[in-house]
Amino acid sequence: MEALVNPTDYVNAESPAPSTSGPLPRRSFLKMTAGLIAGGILGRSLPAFAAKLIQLPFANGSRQLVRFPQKGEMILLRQRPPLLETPFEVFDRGVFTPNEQFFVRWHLPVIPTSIDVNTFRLRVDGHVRTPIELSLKEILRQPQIELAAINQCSGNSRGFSSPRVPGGEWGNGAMGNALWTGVTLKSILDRAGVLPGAVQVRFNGLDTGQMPETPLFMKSLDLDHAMDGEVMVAYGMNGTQLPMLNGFPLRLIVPGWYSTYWVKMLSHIEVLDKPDDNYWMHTAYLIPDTPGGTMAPDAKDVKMVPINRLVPRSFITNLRDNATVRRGVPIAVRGIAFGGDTGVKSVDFSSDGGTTWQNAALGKDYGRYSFRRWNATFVAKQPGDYKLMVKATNSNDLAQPATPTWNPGGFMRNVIEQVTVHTA
Ligand SMILES: Nc1nc2c(c(=O)[nH]1)N[C@H]1C(S)=C(S)[C@@H](COP(=O)(O)O)O[C@H]1N2
Ligand SMILES: [Mo]
Repeated sequence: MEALVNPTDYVNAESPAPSTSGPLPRRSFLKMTAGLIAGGILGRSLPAFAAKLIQLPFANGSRQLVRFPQKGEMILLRQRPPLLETPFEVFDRGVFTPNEQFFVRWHLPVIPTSIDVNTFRLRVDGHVRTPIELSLKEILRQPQIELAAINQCSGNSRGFSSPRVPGGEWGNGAMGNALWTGVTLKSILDRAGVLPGAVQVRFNGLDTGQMPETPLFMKSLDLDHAMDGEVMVAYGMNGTQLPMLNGFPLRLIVPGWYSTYWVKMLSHIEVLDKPDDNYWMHTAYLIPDTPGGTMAPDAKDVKMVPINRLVPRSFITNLRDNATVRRGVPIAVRGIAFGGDTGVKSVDFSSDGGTTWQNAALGKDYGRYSFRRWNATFVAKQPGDYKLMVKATNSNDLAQPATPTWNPGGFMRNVIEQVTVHTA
C-alpha cells in the first residue's frame, strides 16, 4: 500500500500550536485534498508492526505501538476497525494534539479508503423545505469559523474502571484537542430550510458494517443544539485537512460534548420530526441519569439517558508514576486541564495526597472547550514518597470527584488523578 499523502503536509509532532490564525487558504485546501484521491489508506495490507510494546497501568494493559497511514506512533487497541490511542507524553508537548498522533476510534469495519473530493456530496434532507446536496467546494465558499475543542471518547480511561466493564480498555489517551475550521451546522441547515415540527437532527458518515443489516453509526442532536451556531461541520484540523482516520473530508464538531456525537466522514444530515430511536442513540452510549453519570455497580432500575456533556479533568503530564525527584529544590510540575462543557475556572495541585492544595498557574486560554496548560512547583523536603494530585474546577463550579465514576459503559471517568514520585 502506498503512502497517501506526504507526511510533511501534517502538523509537526513537536509543534506546540497549530499554524493557522486567520482563514485556511481554501484553494490550497482543495488542491491538497485532490492528492488524496490517488491512494487508499486502509488497503488490504496491514500496517507494519513495530515490535515495541508499552504497558498501560492496569491489568491487560500491554499494547503494541504501531503506525497507520497518516499517523505517527500510536498505541494499538484494535486493528479493525482501528482503535488507536495517543501516547500520553504527547499531551506534555502542548495544548494542541498533533493530527498524526490524534486518537482514532471507529465502530464499523468498512471505512472508505479514498474519497473523491470532486464527487463527494453532503446530503441534507428529511424534514426540510428543500433537500440539498453540497459539494466540498460549496462548503468551502461559506463563511468560515474556527474553534479549539477537545474530542474525548466517552470511554476514555475505561481501562481503569473497577469493577471492570466490557469495552475498549483505553488508558487516558482517547482524547485530543484541535483547532477546528469549518462552517456552522446552522448555516448548512438554513440552506435546506428546517420545517416547523422538526425535533432532532441526525448525522451519518460513510462507514458501514460488513453486512447490510448492521445498523449504521448514526447520532442525533436536539434541533436547538444543532442550531446553536457552535456545532460545526469541520474540514480543517490544526490548520490542515483532517486525516482520513479522523474523518476526512468532513466531520461534525460538538463542542463540550463527548465525541460519540462527532460523526466522521459526515455525508448525510437528516432532520427528524420525531426523536431518533436508532440503536446508537437508544441502546448504546447511555449513562445513568445521576450527577456525574455515576452509580453503584449493583444498583438496579437506574434511569439511563444518552451521554452528553464533558466533565472537567486534569492531568500531570511531565512526571510519571514512580519518577524520581530531587530533594530540597523546587520541582516544576505541569499538565493540562479542561472544564468540559465550559471553561476552566481553577486548577489545584497537591503534593501531599490531597491534605493541602495550592492554586496552579493557568496558561494561555484558547477558549472554553480547549485544553489549558497549568503549572505549579513543590519542594520535596523530606526523603520518601510524594503523592501528587491535580484537580480542575470549571466555571460552573463543577470540580473533579475524589472517587471514580462507575457505570456499566465505563464512561465519563474524571476522578482526581494522582502520580506518586519519590526522592532520590
Ligand atoms: N462515522 C463515524 N463517526 C464517528 C465514529 C464512528 O464509528 N463512525 N465514532 C465516534 C466516536 S465514539 C469517537 S470516540 C470519535 C473518535 O474520533 P477520532 O477517531 O477522530 O478521534 O468519533 C466519533 N465519530
Ligand atoms: Mo467514543
